Amino acid sequence: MANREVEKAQHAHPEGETLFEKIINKEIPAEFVYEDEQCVVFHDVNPQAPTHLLVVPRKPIPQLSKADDGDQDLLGHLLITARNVALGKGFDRTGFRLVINDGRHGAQSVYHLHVHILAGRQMKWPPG
Ligand code: IU
Repeated sequence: MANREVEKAQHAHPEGETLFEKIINKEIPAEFVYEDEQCVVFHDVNPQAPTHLLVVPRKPIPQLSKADDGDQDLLGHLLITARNVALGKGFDRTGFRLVINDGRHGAQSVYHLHVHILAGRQMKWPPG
C-alpha cells in the first residue's frame, strides 16, 4: 500500500484544486478530529500507522517549497496544532512522527500542503 502511494506520487500534478479543498469545505466526507480558522485535522483515508492524521491548512499552498516567507505564522500554527493533537492523544508518552512530503522524490501525491502525524507503532529510520 505504501508503494502505491509512491507510484501515485510519480503522476501527481502540482497544479489545481485537490480533494483536500473539498474535504476542508465538507463537500466530501472525512473523519475530522480538529479544526480552526487556519487549518483542519482529519484521519488519513489510507493509514500507514495505527493513528495517521493529516494537518491541512485551509490556504491551498501546493507544497512546502511553494510557501512564502509570509506564511511563517501559518506554518508555525500547523506544527503547534500537530503538537496539540499529539499531546491530546497522549502520543508524547510513546512518541510520534511528523512528515511533510514535497514533490516527486518526496513522494507527494496531493498538492495541497499537509503535515502527516503518524503514531501507534515503532517507526523506522531511514524512511523508505
Ligand atoms: P502525500 O504526502 O501527498 O503523499 O500524502 C497524501 C495523503 O493523503 C496520503 O496519505 C493519502 O492516503 C491521503 N488522502 C486522504 O486521506 N484522503 C483523500 O481523499 C486523498 C488522499 I486524494
